Amino acid sequence: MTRSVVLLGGPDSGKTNYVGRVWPALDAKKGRLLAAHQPTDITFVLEVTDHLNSGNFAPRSEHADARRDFEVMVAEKGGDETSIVIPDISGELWLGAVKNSEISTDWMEELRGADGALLFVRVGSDQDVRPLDWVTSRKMLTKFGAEEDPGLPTQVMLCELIRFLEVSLADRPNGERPRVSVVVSAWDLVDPGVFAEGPQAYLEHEYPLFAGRLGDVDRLDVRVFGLSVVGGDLKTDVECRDAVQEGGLEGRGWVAAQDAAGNWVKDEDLTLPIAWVIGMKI
Ligand SMILES: Nc1nc2c(ncn2[C@@H]2O[C@H](COP(=O)(O)OP(=O)(O)OP(=O)(O)O)[C@@H](O)[C@H]2O)c(=O)[nH]1
Ligand SMILES: [Mg+2]
Repeated sequence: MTRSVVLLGGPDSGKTNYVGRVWPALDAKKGRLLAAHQPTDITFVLEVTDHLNSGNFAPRSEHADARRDFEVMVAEKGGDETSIVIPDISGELWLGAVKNSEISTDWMEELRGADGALLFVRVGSDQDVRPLDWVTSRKMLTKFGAEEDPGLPTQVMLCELIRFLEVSLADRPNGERPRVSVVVSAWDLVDPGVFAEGPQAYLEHEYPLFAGRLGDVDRLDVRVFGLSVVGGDLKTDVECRDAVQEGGLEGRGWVAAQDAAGNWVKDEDLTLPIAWVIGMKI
């Protein structure tokens, strides 16, 4: 059986680096999902993994690699094998689809065939477009004839991506609603207070329109996670960088998830947002 899990998100939202980190996590076979066989062609994934191993984040996807698929046979611990396909599509393409208010038939097909999705939004991205009040700021720009278009606000784009998922994802084989993991990446950048409040509260604060939208989606089963691919910021955290260069990726990186008591805790299993989407109980 082949299932596919689509990664969506704007430019610079952390999709590619997650793919490059989740492969060694699957291969290490310590998480909820594990690699059952060596995939055949994962050159692009290994390139990203190499960047991380050398202590650098992989660069953003070029237009030429607008879409690359990572296909791997996985198994739940002691469970059936499933083949999953994870297409990594550049954020520019998702943004373009939203701006033109239409998604190409190819992608619609992709989403229709998907079992679920991971929607990425990143802390501290310079690609984030966040006017305080975007309606007002648009009006002001027209009035003053500003030449520079601030671009589509990130939270408007995120709302549209949710709409795409609502109209395209099919119900799960057991009749349950399709699952979507909202992944707040670079969660290592937030201070302990924000971490404790959790990524859901962060979205409510930073992207209220989007958080509100998530609150009233009936068709999808949504869960929010925080993500750090190596447990720190390789650009600014020298200690983290040294540790990765010396000791590799194993044991580095985590997913922030809410435990049964409602506390946000770090879970070392980087496969968690995918495992949940394909139906595992977490
Ligand atoms: N601190 C921190 N930064 C991260 C993390 N993951 C990604 N980043 C930063 O986010 C940037 C963008 O990540 P990408 O994985 O290239 O994002 P993308 O969604 O693939 O972007 P496009 O290819 O443009 O769609 C990286 O260059 C890093 O600077 C993380 O876990 N922690
Ligand atoms: Mg990318």
